[in-house]
Amino acid sequence: KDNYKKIALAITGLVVGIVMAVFLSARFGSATGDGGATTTLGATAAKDGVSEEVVEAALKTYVPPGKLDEYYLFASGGHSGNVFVYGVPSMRRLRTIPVFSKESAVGYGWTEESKKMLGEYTWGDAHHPALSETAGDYDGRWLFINDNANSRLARIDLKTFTTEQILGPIPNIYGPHGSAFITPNSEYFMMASRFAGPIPYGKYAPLDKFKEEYMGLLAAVAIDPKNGHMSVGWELLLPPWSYDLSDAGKKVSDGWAFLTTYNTEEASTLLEVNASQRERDYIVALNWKLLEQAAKEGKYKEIGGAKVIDPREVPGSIYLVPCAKSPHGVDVSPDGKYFIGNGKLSPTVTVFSFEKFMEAVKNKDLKGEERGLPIVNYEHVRVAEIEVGLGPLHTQFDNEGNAYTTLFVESAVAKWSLKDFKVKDKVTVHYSPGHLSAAEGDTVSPDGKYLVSLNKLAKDKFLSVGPSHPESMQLVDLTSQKMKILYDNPVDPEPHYAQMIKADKIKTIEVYPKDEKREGVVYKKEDARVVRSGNKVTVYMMGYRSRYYPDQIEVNEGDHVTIYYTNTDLDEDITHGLGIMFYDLNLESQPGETGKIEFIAKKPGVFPYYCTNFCSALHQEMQGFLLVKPK
Ligand code: CUK
Ligand code: CUA
Repeated sequence: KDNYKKIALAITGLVVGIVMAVFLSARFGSATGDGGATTTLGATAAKDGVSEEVVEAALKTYVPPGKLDEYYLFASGGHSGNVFVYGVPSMRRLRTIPVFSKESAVGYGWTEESKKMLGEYTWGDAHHPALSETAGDYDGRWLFINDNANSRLARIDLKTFTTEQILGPIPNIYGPHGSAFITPNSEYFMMASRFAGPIPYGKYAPLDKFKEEYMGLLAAVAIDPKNGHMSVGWELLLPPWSYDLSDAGKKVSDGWAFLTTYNTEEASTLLEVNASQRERDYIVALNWKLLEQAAKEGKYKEIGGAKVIDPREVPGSIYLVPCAKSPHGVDVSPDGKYFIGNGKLSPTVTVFSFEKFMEAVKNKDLKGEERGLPIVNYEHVRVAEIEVGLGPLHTQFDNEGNAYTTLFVESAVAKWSLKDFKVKDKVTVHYSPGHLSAAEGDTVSPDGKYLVSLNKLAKDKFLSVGPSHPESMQLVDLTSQKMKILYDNPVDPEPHYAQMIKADKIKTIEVYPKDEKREGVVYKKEDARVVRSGNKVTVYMMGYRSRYYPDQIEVNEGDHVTIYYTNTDLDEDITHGLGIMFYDLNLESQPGETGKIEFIAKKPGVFPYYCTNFCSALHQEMQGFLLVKPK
């Protein structure tokens, strides 16, 4: 018996060894083509009870020194207010981009520019990242992300991975959760309200006036194609239902957008008994090109500083499509032919045909209306209702006509086919997935290959860190018929959605370009200076490995001090910070960048300042003194 075991072990070892050799040579060239060595490794792995599958997963996710990841994954950081950037397949965290919250690591929230962007808010709830698109495909220029908490929208420049603009609070919209989508040529980022509320902001209406005074709303934020600048384009009045997720039409359905509702009961509290009574809620289909035209023609009312369109005054702009019980995500297939409602409280995804929908619209094949909005005949536009499992939330796509749907209640991802609408496979994830993100999986040309399941709970999957555990992102392999879990990655609270883009689409800069006209900039130490005018002191400062010019600043108690700080080290990755003791001031200046801080020198005394980013062997010497002479 023992002999038999040994033989079995040896064979497993050999198989694992061969598998490893094949993977190693496929991934990293012939460097490890040494069959002898890998067989030994394989045998060791087998002896330690490591299965072939584990070895395969390890090799598929291991990115050796000198190699780079294939994809960037941009995940929203939820109420941390940040965006987290990962490399796929290694799942290594590459960067945290502060957006709606302060981040001392980079001085975000201390510099004048970032303070101005954050305004009166110190936190945000970053939900749905959306990469800019050209012809329905990610173009790698910008990343947009909405703030569920204070109705804002931010733009991150992907040349620098920094937040460039925050727009908002956007008028009239209470909790713009229902977004995640951008139109195929980044004309608009649209967001729909999670809460109904009286408009404009500040207007009071008691809850027993919910049905009359509270409104739902969709805001179309216009994006300037040249520089990404965001401004409120127009807004659309909607019934006081709660709107969940939305997606833009693509290709054949370009010009349309779809959003889900889950409170057509118009309950003013969303206790289940109120908001989940109906067997069907709606997907709202809207013709945004028609609405854009209406806005141009002046068919709107100015409310709270925005152009608000009443859809009942623009016939043909909105249709209601019944969809099984409190649908959550709605996703448009890569070819634009289908829009898919994810049932949430129903174990189904419902596939609607855009072509049939357009026929129904053209032939006025309607079945009544609600709140003055026409309802499309469900039976005539639905092409399939697929039993995928319990709690379907979101769907993404691959390059072979498959769709992947997260099942929150079942803790699984279901794979189903857009060709025959049959479920092909299921993989268990740990635990309770919300969104999922396949490689370019919501564009017109998904890549397949990888999928990340964004799980709300991790429970027993990592070393315990107390009663609350990290959340988890699981990397799933899509390269074979059966989905396989490759990697478990712990993550801070709390990614809601993520998008995965091919790494070579993003072109970062190495150094901020030289610009003599930039406010406060100095490039030569002779130009570094302190200028006084009355009680206003302006410091033109530069940092260079490893000194500050000037390295002493003398002011009087009560002076208003402005410091422009330029990092003149025009060398990739040489960052110099500036932290000032006891004045709660800190900023980071990346190569070639100029930062600005302002403060009143309220405290007399001596305040050392120093470089916070390790920059050279003389980093510790990069320091100076702020001297505040008492009155
Ligand atoms: S969503 Cu935001 S809370 Cu994007 Cu499925 Cu869940
Ligand atoms: Cu400059 Cu450390």
